[in-house]
Amino acid sequence: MPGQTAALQWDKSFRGSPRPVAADYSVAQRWDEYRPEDHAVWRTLFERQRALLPGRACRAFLDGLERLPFGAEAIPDFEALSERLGKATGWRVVAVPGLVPDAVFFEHLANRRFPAAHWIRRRDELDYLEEPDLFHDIFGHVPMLMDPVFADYMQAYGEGGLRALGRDVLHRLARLYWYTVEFGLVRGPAGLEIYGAGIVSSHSETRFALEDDSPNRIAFELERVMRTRYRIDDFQESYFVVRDFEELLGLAALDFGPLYDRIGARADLEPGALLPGDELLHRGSGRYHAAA
Ligand code: HBI
Ligand code: FE
Repeated sequence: MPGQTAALQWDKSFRGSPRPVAADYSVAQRWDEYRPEDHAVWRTLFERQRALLPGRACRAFLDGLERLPFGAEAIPDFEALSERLGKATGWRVVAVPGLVPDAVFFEHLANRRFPAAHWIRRRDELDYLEEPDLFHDIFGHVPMLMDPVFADYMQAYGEGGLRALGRDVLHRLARLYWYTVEFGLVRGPAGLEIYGAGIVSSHSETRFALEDDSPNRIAFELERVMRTRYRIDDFQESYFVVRDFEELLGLAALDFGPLYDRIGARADLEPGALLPGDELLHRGSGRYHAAA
């Protein structure tokens, strides 16, 4: 059951039907209120990605998806999902109205609670919507939380976020999250594979990120990522590639303090910029964004 008291007003910008919102922004999912059309949108999105991802998404994602108690037929019930997820890595899913303040988001992650939107997009938003919906959060993010190493990284990210509150470095953490959890690629046995939620939940970006000649594909390097701006309204101009998820978890052992100081004085980089020191796995043509 979400936080005991309805401590926040329902904001008219929130999607879905109004309901009590707790101080930690959690709400009841109200699974019975979903309409047949909502389940049909889930089914369309699920079936499309299930057909496209084998051979493109990493093994950890595909295994996680297989082991979770949901399929194409209906929107998952978050309680049943949390039951299974909790047994695997101690994570739970909490329903929220949408994007929540950074401090609230970090607090949830630090306690192994993944905040997921309770509403799903309309059919006319199938290929683009500006904020994460239930399909992005549940289909995109939750399978990776079944992987113990990635699950530890996500909790460490939340703890790092809580430590950073009050310092003006949240935009650097947001870039780390963006270029790993949301749009990260990983080296697989037979080439690059996808683990980022923003990619695996997008039909068009699944192909663009791996197969299009346009974007750069650069070996992940923490300082480089923390200096690099990102696009929120279109495909990425550059994707960063980790060797494995231990590389991400290893970041948790670092003290980001000196790093923030070191890069504080250095200029931000444009999303499509290349540096001489980059380990460039693919130099993009930039054609897509030049034409956009
Ligand atoms: N809130 N529900 C939700 N989901 C997110 O992915 C999210 C958020 N709030 C802030 C946020 N992401 C980013 O700013 C993180 O980098 C903190
Ligand atoms: Fe996301």
